[in-house]
Amino acid sequence: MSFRFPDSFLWGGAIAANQVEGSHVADGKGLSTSDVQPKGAFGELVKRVPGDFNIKDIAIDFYHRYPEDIALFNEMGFSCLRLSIAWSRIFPNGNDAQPNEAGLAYYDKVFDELKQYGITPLVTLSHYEMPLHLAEHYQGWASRDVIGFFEKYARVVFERFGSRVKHWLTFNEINVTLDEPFTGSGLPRDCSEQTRYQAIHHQLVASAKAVKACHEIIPDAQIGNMMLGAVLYPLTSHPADVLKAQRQNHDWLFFGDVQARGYYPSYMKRKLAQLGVTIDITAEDEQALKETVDFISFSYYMTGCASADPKEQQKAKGNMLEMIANPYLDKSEWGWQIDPIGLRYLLNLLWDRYQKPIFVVENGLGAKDQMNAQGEIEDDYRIDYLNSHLYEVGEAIQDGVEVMGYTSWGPIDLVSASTAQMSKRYGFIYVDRDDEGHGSLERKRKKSFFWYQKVIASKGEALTKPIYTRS
Ligand code: BGP
Repeated sequence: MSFRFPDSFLWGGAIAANQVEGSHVADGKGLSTSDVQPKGAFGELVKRVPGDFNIKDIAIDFYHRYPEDIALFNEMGFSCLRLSIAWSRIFPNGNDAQPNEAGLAYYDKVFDELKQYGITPLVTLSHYEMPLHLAEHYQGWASRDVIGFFEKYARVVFERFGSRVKHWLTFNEINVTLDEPFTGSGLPRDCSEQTRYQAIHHQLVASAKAVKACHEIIPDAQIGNMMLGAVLYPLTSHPADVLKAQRQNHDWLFFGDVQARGYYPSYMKRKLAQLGVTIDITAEDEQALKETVDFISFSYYMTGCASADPKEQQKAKGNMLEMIANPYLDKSEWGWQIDPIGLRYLLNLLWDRYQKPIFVVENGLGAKDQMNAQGEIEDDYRIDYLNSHLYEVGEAIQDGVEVMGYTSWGPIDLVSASTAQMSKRYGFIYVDRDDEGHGSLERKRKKSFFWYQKVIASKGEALTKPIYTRS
């Protein structure tokens, strides 16, 4: 690519506490909602009993191996690492009077390690987990009390880490409660629409309060939102399909609209009325929501289609996020449809909509890796995927979109969020562990490691133009 990404562009990778750290009850940590989902975010919930198996209890042992892993990220040239704080390390029950010092001390060490290499941390306050106690005793985010608990947690970590952490995100994929209420909000899965939208409202208020606290406590920090960028195209040019796609995109853009504009959009008021949902929104909530995010961020893996035709809708039932398949796109081994051009489209859409800087904080290909006879992993499929997506980020920057950075998902193999598999690998770095928990946990550089290193060193010039069937 003849284009060079701006010098200020942040290059790196993204991980989440519950998918890498392990040590799920070490140093006073409380159980989190993730700890009772051994089969992943969409799998059954279990009651923990001594001796049971949850791959996340050890995960990839980042809790102890972070110095080695951060050194490898540095070797690739990362200028940024997105990671999350496990809320239950800081407040084991969520509503404790005092924070857990050992939990804070652990993240002190991690941030110091990053600082040593000049790697900018981008920290998510809540990535698909909350203290289990809050889910069990407060019905998760359905309770208004949780807003206060979250704000207290946010203030504690801003105070403690503010001198070293200047980039923050509130909730990972805040729109996920629409698809998975327990993972997103600690709600029972069979909760009513009324409960679901009330919980979402509380989360949006909590997010705004965290933004305010961040602005007060760390005036030179930037704090963003984070959405699952689930773009839908109309399946056909039939106007009813076009309208359907717009409506379905509104379902998730709603979150960005509230977080970036500071109030509920009119289309959502109509939708809630149609659903028969009446949200308790106080005058104080309305005031709180006015504190908007500094930047927009999202995860991007796939796109899908929308159709007003009931037959097409039926066919999509059971698909990830119930998206209708796009006949023009290939898919990953897990059925996620691969769409690099869609990333450029989405970046432009969000830029047009909000005129705020945008950070691509997750993108990547989950694939099974095989070692060749020499013990090497030649993951050209991953290189192809990332090359084409990054190329489109470069195109979007040239379109004029202000893109702050790109953190690919899972720069080191980690536990899959949706399925809790180790075999669904995203990394540039291989981790020797299988789905049953066997393996030495040893790290190994894949071919993509050296590729990403070159891309970063060349500020994107090493990217090659993807070949599409149409351009
Ligand atoms: C996002 C989550 C991540 C991550 C990623 C890949 O939805 O924010 O935590 O895991 O998806 O998904 P999976 O791990 O299910 O392949």
